[in-house]
Amino acid sequence: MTRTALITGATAGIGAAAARRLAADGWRIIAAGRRADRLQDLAEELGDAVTPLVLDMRDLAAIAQAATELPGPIDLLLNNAGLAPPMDALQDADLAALTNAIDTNVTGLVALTRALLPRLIERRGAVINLSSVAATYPYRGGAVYAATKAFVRQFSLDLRCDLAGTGVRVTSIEPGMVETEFTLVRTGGDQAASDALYSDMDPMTADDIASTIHWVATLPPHLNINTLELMPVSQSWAGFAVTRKA
Ligand code: NDP
Ligand code: 8X3
Repeated sequence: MTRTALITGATAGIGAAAARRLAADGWRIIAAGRRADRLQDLAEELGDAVTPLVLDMRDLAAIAQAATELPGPIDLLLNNAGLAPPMDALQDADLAALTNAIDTNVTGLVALTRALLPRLIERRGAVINLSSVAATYPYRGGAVYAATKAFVRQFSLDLRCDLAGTGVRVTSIEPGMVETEFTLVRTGGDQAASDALYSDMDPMTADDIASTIHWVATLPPHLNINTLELMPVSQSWAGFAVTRKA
């Protein structure tokens, strides 16, 4: 039986890698994102397996329309689209950048999940959500990004309660540093800053996370991974910050 995954954020990084990994295993992919040219490239690369879906996760009307108009069954919703605002302390941060992240990472994710649940229930399917280690471990300049990812983690756990008895599985995947376009976006296009962050530390790759997603998606149907946290070996914790009197 051919299975179908709707992947948000399939134009780059983890989403594109997951599309390739699942397509290689025979899945059909509905590949969503804002950049139509990249979706087209993916469709040309992977052939008939891919249906491109130009979708801005901040556009709730477009989400509702897509959920109604998409043909065929959906077995997996991979809620991967997301971004982090720049790492300014909240008191210095640009409010529009913060609400952009909240609208994309939280509101859009909830709206799309809600709209697709009836079809996922029909198939006894699965929802895999991309949270982050930032949901659990605080760092300076991460307040809003981390809070969106903590939302995603808790949303995933609570959704399992709503779906009790339906057979639908829900997983929160929580990676640490993965080298993608994530830091390029976070820094407003600063390639040097992105390169510096990931240099000489063997970050995880998008393919690492795609393999994990594939593993979770193909586990036996009686088994639910609730949360799954991964880090590169080179990333750990640096302890508490302490401010001292001048
Ligand atoms: P990338 O920047 O490489 O990819 C992000 C994807 O999200 C792109 O395909 C982008 O597509 C999509 N996206 C962003 N905003 C919107 C929007 N408004 N509407 C639709 N799609 C949108 O980053 P990653 O692959 O690293 O990130 C994927 C997920 O993994 C994110 O949720 C991120 O928070 C999470 N994550 C990443 C980690 C990392 O270290 N890289 C670690 C932990 C979690 P487009 O611009 O074409 O719309
Ligand atoms: C991003 C992971 O470690 O860069 O979600 O905060 S990290």
